[in-house]
Amino acid sequence: MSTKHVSAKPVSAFTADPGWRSFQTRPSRPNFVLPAGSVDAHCHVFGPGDVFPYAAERKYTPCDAPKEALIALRDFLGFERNVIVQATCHGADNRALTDALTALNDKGRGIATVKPAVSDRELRALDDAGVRGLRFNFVKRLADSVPRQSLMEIVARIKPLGWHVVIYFEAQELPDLFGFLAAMPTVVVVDHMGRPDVGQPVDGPGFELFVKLMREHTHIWSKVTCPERLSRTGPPDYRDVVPFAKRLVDEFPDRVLWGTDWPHPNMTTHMPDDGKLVDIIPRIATTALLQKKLLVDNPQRLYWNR
Ligand code: 0GY
Repeated sequence: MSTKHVSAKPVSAFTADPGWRSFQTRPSRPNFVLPAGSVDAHCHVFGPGDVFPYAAERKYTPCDAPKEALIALRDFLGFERNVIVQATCHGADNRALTDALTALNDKGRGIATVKPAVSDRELRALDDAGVRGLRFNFVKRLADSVPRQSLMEIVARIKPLGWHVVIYFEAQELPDLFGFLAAMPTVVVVDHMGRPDVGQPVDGPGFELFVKLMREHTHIWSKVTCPERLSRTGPPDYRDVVPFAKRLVDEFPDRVLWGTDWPHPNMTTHMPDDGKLVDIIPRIATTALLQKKLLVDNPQRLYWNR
């Protein structure tokens, strides 16, 4: 006879990494009232792992952050729509993403991750589900590298779909990536302003290079996101990050996007309050016109153009 204990409740297939910080379930209500039609253009869903298993090649195991919690946050903060970006913990298995897009209906669009061998049929199915681009991740702690030639080949295949590329890298990689990004034949959206060192001046050589990339190449866009990842001065106002985001909004008002980055993977210092993050928006987009471009018009043009 088996002596194995049989529990009535199924044991979860995944346990979050030790010390993993979960998202705040009770964010504060923002003071800033978002314009009608606002889009949270950078957020993720995680699992639930029992339904949508985390990828074998993942670099971290998060706690579940399912679509229901994302939708509740959207409604609480006052957003109307979301762009969900495939998280590295799901690798190239986009099922949690497409499931969330189905639930969001026309209020959701997605950015997927695929392997170079992906078929055209799979790409079309992702397009039908609401995917409008691919994510390339150059952050070494998150993803294994893929040869640039393979990335360029896949970009040539998504271009006819009208898709674009979302790219994540850290500031020290920019000199090496500059030519690659400049040569991309589609729109390229850079996550989190290319992760500048905000301890350096906003007009210092590091951030100047990023501004130069955007100035010289009009297909480059930036998300003015993630003060919580970049700041040294910290919450709730993240004052050292504001000049960097404000500079991009002022200089490139038609090529910037904003998002919460919920559920804030891999935050080690603190877990941000999403309501307080929304309250930073009027400090980086300082007029109603700039706010509408950042939150409504730009994501509308890039993600809801068909
Ligand atoms: C982000 C940032 C991070 C993680 C991911 O997909 C991911 O795992 O994007 C990070 O750890 O910096 O954009 O959410």
